[in-house]
Amino acid sequence: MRVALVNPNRYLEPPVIPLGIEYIAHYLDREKHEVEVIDLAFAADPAAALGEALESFGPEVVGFSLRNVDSSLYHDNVFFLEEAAELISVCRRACGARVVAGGSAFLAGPREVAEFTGCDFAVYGPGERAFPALLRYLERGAAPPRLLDGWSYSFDRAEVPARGHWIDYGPYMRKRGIAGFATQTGCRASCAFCVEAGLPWRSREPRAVVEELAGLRVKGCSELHLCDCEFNQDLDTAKELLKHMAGAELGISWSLYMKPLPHDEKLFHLLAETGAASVTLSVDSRSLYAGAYGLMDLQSAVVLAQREGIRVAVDLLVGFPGESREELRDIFDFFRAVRPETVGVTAWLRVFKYTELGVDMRSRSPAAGIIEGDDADYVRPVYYSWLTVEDCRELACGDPLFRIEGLERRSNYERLS
Ligand code: B12
Ligand code: SF4
Repeated sequence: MRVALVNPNRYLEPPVIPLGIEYIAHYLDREKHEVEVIDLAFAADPAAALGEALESFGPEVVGFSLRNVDSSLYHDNVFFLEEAAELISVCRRACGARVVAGGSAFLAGPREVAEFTGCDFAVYGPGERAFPALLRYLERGAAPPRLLDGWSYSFDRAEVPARGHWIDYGPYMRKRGIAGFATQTGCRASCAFCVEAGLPWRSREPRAVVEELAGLRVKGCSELHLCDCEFNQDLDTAKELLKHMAGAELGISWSLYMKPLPHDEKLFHLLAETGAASVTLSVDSRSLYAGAYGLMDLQSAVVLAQREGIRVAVDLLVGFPGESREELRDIFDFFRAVRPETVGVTAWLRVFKYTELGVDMRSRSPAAGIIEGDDADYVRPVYYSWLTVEDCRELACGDPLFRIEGLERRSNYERLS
């Protein structure tokens, strides 16, 4: 079939090369579909660019990759799905193709996001196998279900997707964008606020990851970002991959997200050996007080990383219902003493419908704090907070270690490079 894949992500802080589209395009191509990618990231007039590209290609199916629902930042929030819905209607006007959408935006609620954007079909979860399966339904003239669960399809651990073939990296790299690579999908943890909590965890074969990285290196990409939600979901798996990467002497510098646990000395040693330049530790006060990890685990992660020359950013989420100011003061004081390179504080929680926090908020209003936004589906931004910017500044005691997320918009790899 003739399939157009559209990247409508025009948020450029920083620009993100659409890895999901690259992976999907590879799998469609493998099944002999005729694929064209329409990348609107830098288009001056996205609706006109989309209309023209669709008219000239004449696709039977158009796949929209919807990455972000909103910027997840309370201050100057940007909501993206309105523009996505408009572009989907442009597509309807330009051609009679069926519109399939997928991407991480669907983590906010598959039915809710499909209804908001008006796509014909949606794949939630990995699309490598699910999208070709949906196309087979359409080819047979059968009616596919409107929502397809990508997690229910098999996972190709050994596949090496072609990189740098479908997307022109040039404009991204000129604006500080860097290529990403994924080694796993899903998450084994259960953080109360997170749309990824409990998603089935699967890891790729180290050899396949290394081959993909070597290919990227040949194409001139030496600075990379990991696209796993957290690298250290399983310590043995992480170390095994790192040994393969170290053995391949890839000559890359990369940034990654990690949870505070599990970790050990060897993990950080191997990370340094493979060129890991910076690590973002994802920390939230609810997981901390629930015992998922302790302050000593955090200290050990920061110290071990820094000892290996790896710079550490902490993404710190605080301000859950029921927390006390004294508890938060302890956390801020702790980071002031331990001193990672930077701590980004978020005290305004983006509430999503199917997270533990979302379910909690719907069943009983929190005793203290403000809920902003009234979308019952939580697709349009809904934020909860009980702390003000001034409260956060007071907790930070004027220490420049702390930044309030949203007041400054830069990603950690940019801050630390
Ligand atoms: C790595 C990462 C980053 C890196 C990217 C580095 C890089 N150069 O690639 C950095 C740090 C730059 C970053 C920035 C941001 N990020 Co980010 N990021 C991620 C992360 C961990 C991985 C994204 C990724 O590439 N995954 C791997 C690819 C292969 O998966 P995928 O894109 O989802 O595609 C698969 C499926 O979704 C599906 N699919 C995708 N497209 C399509 C299309 C069709 C038609 C079909 C059928 C299927 C399909 O199939 C694909 C293959 O399986 C995700 C969390 C996650 N696990 O997804 C958060 C995530 C996407 N980020 C998020 C956010 C909020 C942001 C920021 C807005 C943060 C900020 N305020 O600055 C910015 C936005 C930047 C931008 N321009 O878009 C949120 C979005 C949630 C929301 N509220 O909407 C996520 C989900 C994290 C979270 N749990 O909240 N991010
Ligand atoms: S915050 Fe990180 S560890 Fe927690 S559920 Fe989300 S992705 Fe998993």
